[in-house]
Amino acid sequence: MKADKIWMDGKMVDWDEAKVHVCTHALHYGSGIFEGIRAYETKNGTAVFRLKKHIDRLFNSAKIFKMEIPYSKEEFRQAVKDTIKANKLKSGYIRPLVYRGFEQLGINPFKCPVNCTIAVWEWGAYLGEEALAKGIKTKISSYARSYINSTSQKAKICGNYINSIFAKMEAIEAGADEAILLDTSGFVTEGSAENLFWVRDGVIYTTPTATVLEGITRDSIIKIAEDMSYKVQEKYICRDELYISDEVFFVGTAVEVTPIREIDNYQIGEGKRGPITENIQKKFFAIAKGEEEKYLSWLDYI
Ligand code: PPE
Repeated sequence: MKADKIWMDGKMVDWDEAKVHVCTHALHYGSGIFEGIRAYETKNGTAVFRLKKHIDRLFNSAKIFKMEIPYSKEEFRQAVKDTIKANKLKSGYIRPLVYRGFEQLGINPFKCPVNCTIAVWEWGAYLGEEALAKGIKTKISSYARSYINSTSQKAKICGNYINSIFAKMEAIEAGADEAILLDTSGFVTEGSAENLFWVRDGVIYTTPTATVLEGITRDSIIKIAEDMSYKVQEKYICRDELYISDEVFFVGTAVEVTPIREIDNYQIGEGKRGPITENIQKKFFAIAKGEEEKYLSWLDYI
């Protein structure tokens, strides 16, 4: 991955010069928060998908993690657009990061500055094009999703992702594409970096947001599915309910809408992308690419 410019604390810096000190607090302790946003090419130019909601979540993460972002939300949104322009990015991924910088080490973060960066780059299908069409193989992780009172699931904190990285490494080494994590009581939560949906007898289900990230794609998919007249319900379930579901799929900014064809060597449904998943996936991409009048308010044109 590479692009031309990175926005760093208000300045456009060359990609190769966007560096930090090795004593940066966040490098040692994971004391940062971030966002993942996508931009899509539309017939009216590049558009950012739900930019306002992502920047609102970034500021909520900062609030929870007690970091004061030295910019307004409007300035941050503008900086995202400026970075896309500076890189002439047509479509791809946007990664704002707010982190505790270098002043001193030691756990106490309060003396360290709050630094902000925005990187953008071209990023196609997260798990490959074939994953979107045919579905992926997943594994229930032996690592539990971090206990709800260990940190905060509402905040997209860098250090939270160590839990995801353990689950992801285990899944890959077991020959799967992605992990599904259970909480400390054994209830299904989400993937390493994506929310989970499943379908039984035509009803679409997802987990409540108490123990998972409040995904913006999750929110979009619920609205899209309800608009398509599907019934959507939130439900706590155990792993076995996934095994006998008709369809299971992941949603997230990076993963978009990715079908799951296998969990722990159990075939899900027909072992391929299910019909409801396909309908929702098609609608999602049409909306993101500006082809659906009704959802144009979700797009921020550059
Ligand atoms: N859960 C987790 C733990 C998560 O990290 C993400 C996004 C989601 C759910 C879906 O949220 P949303 O993007 O708002 O729909 N994960 C980001 C990071 C991926 C990465 O590899 O880095 C993403 O999808 O951009």
